[in-house]
Amino acid sequence: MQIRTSPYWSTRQVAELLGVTETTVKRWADAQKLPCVRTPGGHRKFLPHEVLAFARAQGYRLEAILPSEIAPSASWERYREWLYRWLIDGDSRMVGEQLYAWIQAGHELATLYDEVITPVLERIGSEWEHGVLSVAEEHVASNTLLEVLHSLRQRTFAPRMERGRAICAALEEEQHMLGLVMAAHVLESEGFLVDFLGARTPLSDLLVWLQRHPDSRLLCLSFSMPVPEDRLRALLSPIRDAAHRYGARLYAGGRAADPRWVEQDLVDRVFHSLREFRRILVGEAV
Ligand code: B12
Repeated sequence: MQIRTSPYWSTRQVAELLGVTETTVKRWADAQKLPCVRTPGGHRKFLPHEVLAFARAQGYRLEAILPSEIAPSASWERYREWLYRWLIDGDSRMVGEQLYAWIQAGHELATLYDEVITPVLERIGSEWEHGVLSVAEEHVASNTLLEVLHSLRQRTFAPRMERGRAICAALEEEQHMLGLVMAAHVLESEGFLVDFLGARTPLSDLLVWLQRHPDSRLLCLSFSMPVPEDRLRALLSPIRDAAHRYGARLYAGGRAADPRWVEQDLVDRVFHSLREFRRILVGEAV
């Protein structure tokens, strides 16, 4: 059976977290400083993300107030467990607050994505495959994550173009784009301007886009679904030729991207980790 988090915290829980009396919490709530809802019996209930936002505004260090298992110093294992539950519950606010708190606490974006988000997605995919999670639960989880990643981007990165333009796309039949969104965030955080074409981009459109933006320095493709070899060659050969004509490098990533594509001269590099991607972006004069 799946364990679910209660969406609300009680007055007592909030008081314990913030180290104040229940009377103080009630006073804040009644003065509308701290948002709450009332149960039919009149009890005040608090949404965790609203408590965290209030606490941050009051100058509390989240490290000091969060339950130890979700504080920024907790283990990756704990993070994954909480993220999994919030995603299945569709609690985008809590996922967003927590990711933001981890970033504020100094965790590297690429590490968070590799160590927390990707393993949780793998778990969700495997539980869906084995019938533990329904299609609906998998959809709620992936849509919740997509929403949070989009808002995190607006909250975290200022657009810059120090390193030049990078195009991010998934081709034709590929509907998965969470890995691509995360790769785009790493690019933006390293100073690239990202043109995000998203999932199911037709080959011809990608080629036209590249032609219109000959200043592009990187072309990044994501593959979650295996592509038959002849189809893959028909897709990647013209993209590689066009990219190289404009002096752009062609990178591929995602669980279905095969390192042998480099030997087969289909792409310049294949990545299965965003930390590795970042290391290359930082080190290479791409
Ligand atoms: C969410 C999800 C969906 C969502 C996608 C929502 C969205 N907008 O993205 C929806 C519901 C649409 C979906 C649909 C389907 N899905 Co799905 N899905 C997933 C799930 C759970 C997560 C996908 C994901 O984002 N993975 C995580 C990414 C972030 O990890 P990654 O690919 O390893 O990438 C890492 C790095 O390589 C890097 N990276 C990724 N891309 C790039 C690119 C560059 C340039 C760089 C540098 C780095 C990089 O980032 C990651 C960081 O660590 C996976 C499970 C899984 N294990 O991945 C199944 C999974 C991929 N899906 C699967 C299937 C079967 C399907 C469907 C066919 C189901 C169906 N019957 O309809 C469809 C069709 C999809 C299609 N034609 O494309 C299977 C694929 C099996 C296979 N044959 O390989 C999986 C593995 C589930 C499973 N265990 O069976 N899916």
